[in-house]
Amino acid sequence: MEKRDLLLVGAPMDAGKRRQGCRMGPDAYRVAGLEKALSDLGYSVADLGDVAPDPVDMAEHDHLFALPECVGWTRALARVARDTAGRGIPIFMGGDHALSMGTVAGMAAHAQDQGRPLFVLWLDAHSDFHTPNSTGSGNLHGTPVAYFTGQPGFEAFPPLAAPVPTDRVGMIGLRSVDPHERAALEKDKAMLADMRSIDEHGIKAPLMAFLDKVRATDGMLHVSLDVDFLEPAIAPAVGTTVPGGATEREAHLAMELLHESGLVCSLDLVELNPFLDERGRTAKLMVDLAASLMGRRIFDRPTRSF
Ligand code: EXY
Ligand code: MN
Ligand code: MN
Ligand code: MN
Repeated sequence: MEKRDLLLVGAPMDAGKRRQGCRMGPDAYRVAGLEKALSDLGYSVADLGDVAPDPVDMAEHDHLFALPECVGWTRALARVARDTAGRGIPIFMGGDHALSMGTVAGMAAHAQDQGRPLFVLWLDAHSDFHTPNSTGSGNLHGTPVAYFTGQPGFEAFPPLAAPVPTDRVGMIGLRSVDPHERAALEKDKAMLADMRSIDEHGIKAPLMAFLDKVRATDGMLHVSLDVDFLEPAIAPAVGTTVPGGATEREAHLAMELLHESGLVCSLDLVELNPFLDERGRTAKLMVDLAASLMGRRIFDRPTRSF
């Protein structure tokens, strides 16, 4: 398979929730050696630096935290995603998960330009399927899937060039879904694999079923990897930990299978809060997972001492 260029895009977005620290994420990935881990695999890798939010003339909202800044990030990242996607595989170094409003919107527009459907794999403890009307916390990092699938209530945000239908979304790792999100998800056809089903059937079964769907329609696949997909004992640097997450090997196996599929067109690395990390272990684990997704084989993993 021909190796496409990899484009690292920093998205130091911290506006999607009240607890701060994700703005340091892109630099933590740089310090943890993401660029070298990928170039060692034989890719040409370019770090394009950090994106900034577009200026937005809009009043703050009573309930939604930092709404104008989130709108500004969505505009900027949708544009950058659409522009970079034609030049290689963008890897968005977050930043909190609200950044996926922009990255997925832009990738969906790019896929539409190519005449191909975009699918989204959401690796997360949460479904992030609240709307601005249903969110209890007012934290917009809990809403990106509802936005890019075209649910109502996002009038303040940029209109979508190409909404991603919910039956092109696969969620793996779920274990904290609010009642409003559950009710909305039950009405649609997203593929949902919670941790209970992964305990029972393994992570390979739902992932391969989803990849078969992507392949069957000549789709492109965007992967959105939230740190809290992982078991907090191995990935503590996240503000929304939920015990009982994916193990290190489950996560690597998912990445290895994604690489072998050849379907991945773009990647978000989100919710890393370096302020909460232990000697960079979460940042390093995320770098290792990105390397597995880009083809590092298990025998080639480095030995590390902490
Ligand atoms: N469902 C909760 C809320 O809406 O506040 C928690 C959302 C956490 C979202 C994290 C990033 O995945
Ligand atoms: Mn999330
Ligand atoms: Mn999450
Ligand atoms: Mn040994």
